Amino acid sequence: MGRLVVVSNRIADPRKTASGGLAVALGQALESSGGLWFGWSGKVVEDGTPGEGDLHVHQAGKVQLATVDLSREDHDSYYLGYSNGVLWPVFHYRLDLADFDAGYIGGYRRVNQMFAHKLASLLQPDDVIWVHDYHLIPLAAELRAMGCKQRMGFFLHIPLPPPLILAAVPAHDWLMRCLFAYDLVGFQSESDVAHFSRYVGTETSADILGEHEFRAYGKTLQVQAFPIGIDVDEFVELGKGRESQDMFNQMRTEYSRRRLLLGVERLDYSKGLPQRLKAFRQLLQDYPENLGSATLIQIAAPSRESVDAYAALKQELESLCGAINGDHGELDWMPVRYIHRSVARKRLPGLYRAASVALVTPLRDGMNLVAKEFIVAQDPDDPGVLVLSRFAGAAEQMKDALLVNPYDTSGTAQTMQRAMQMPLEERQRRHQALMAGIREHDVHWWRERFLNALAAIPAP
Ligand code: GDG
Repeated sequence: MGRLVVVSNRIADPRKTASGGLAVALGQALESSGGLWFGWSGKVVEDGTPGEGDLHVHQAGKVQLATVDLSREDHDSYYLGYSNGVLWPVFHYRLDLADFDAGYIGGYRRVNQMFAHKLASLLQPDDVIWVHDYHLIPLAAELRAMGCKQRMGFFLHIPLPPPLILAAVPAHDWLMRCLFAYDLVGFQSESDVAHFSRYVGTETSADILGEHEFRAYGKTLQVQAFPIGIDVDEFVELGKGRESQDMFNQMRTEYSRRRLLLGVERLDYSKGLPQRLKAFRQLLQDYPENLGSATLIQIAAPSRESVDAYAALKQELESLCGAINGDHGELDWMPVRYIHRSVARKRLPGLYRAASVALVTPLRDGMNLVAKEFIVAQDPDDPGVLVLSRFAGAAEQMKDALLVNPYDTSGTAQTMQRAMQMPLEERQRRHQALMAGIREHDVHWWRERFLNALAAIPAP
């Protein structure tokens, strides 16, 4: 197979420890094969100053990194506007939070077109191109329009909603047609594939050739679920490091008389944080034996702060945490430790390991890597318990977690209580089963399955 070219909105130097599911998974994928990683530099050039669209190329070990700067106008319409103000909320079923400003789509198309032009100048004929995520849906269509014939695959890291939700996006037919410029489209879960198939069946005149094969617009497309995993060995090693051990010891000492529940994520409305806090409050009310003991540490790493919906969520969380601590806290015990900062990746395994219960309760999530990291970080002899939303893509694979409906406050509280009281033997059994699945379906398995499926498709 030819050289691997990965395209994603943001790129990261694979030699540095990055934060964020996409960066972590892709860095590891490229490192082992070598190749080119193309994306936005993260720099915004103010309108009217030179530099917009400049291409920067440099070598990072075996990987060539190529980035482009964006103008303020393009950044605001492509990144903040269309990607994170329209596609992110709609694909997470939040039509109420979508901002269908008609001006955004022009920027989205323009940036994808500009990326295609810059990328085309770096391509070799036998390259295999793997495009990632909702920012770049039209990229292949733009490359094809310029005559690029390479194999192209697309992976969507976020969920694909059912057809009637998708159809609320004014340009949904154009977006879905753009997917047919790829040879292979991968989703996180079987339910995403089912939504795609139903969309194609009801909204297009495509021929459904098989469970995974569709023909429309003169093009055949393969579609499959490729649930993303983590690099288990890397995470285990991280857990043996000094930073992680220090974190573990510090937490165990500080909370020796308490039971720790833990949530770790970007501050995002898809992650179900207010619902989780309300369920935790319910736990304290319904099971008062937890008063003075159960402590929820909630890490909510800052994310997309210039999108309005995120600022509103931050306020809601601060007020909920204040109310819970005010109503239930004691001089020597605060029920919620809310931290609106990121934790260093090297310390994360120690934090996970110190917790008795992880609360991973998104309202919708493509996959959710925190659920997998938590399991890998546990002591197999005395493992913590994972409470997982049935609406995370990970729930399709992680049936041995305690699955909850995050909208059901008292049901979730009840499950938190069950998690805290779970006998050792059951904890060990569940952990072992979850660990086996995570190890079998790790990030290397994910990458190889996707790239093998792409390689198996005859060149266009
Ligand atoms: C998208 C999809 C899909 C979190 N807080 C901190 C921190 N993290 C790291 C975690 C994990 C990653 O970020 C989060 O990954 P998730 O999968 O949980 O969620 P998204 O960021 O929304 O990722 C998601 C994923 O893409 C991959 O396809 O699973 O569904 O939404 O690795 O550890 N890392 C550090 N400090 C933090 O405070 N260092």
